[in-house]
Amino acid sequence: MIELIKGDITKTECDAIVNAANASLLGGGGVDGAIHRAGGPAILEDCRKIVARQGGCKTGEAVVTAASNLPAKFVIHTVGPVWNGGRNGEEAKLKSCYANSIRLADENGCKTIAFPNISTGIYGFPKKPAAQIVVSTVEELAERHHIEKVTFVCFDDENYSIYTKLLAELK
Ligand code: AR6
Repeated sequence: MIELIKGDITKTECDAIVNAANASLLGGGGVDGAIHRAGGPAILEDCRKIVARQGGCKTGEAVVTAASNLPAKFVIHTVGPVWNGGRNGEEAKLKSCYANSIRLADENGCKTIAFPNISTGIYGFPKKPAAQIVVSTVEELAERHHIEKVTFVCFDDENYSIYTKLLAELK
């Protein structure tokens, strides 16, 4: 099942919320800043342990931490591609973010997962093509990994209206 909401992902009740992080895993602005602020310092502590172990997170990959003060059980941190005109494998990398996050959610026993619109803020991925990539692949990924509900949490009006239209076309 796919659900669309407009709002703040830190308030979403589900097993895992996904963070649009950067390779350092040490926090930033946008949704990353909001998640660390609302979740508290334990999330950063977990991120530091991952950095010590594997030196950060590559574009398209994902790691998991506790969600601490958030209603979710886990935060899955994934690193979206920086938009560079589209000739740098951005599309495949964005797809990998969603695929690896779903796989990791499944490996941690999650049945519900919430995504922000990865890469479409500071990283500059055009919103419509990003949404088309996500909407066309996520249902199949979720089914393959026993995820019962995927929630898209759109923070800005433009993404919300793009997702509303694309999801209506799927039905
Ligand atoms: N809940 C849900 N979505 C949000 C929230 C929120 N609280 N706040 C912003 N968004 P961005 P990126 C939306 O810039 O483009 C960070 O500094 C926002 O409207 O957060 O992947 C990281 O550390 C947009 O649609 O992430 C990286 O350095 C979407 O989240 C870099 O930004 C993604 O915007 C990652 O850039």
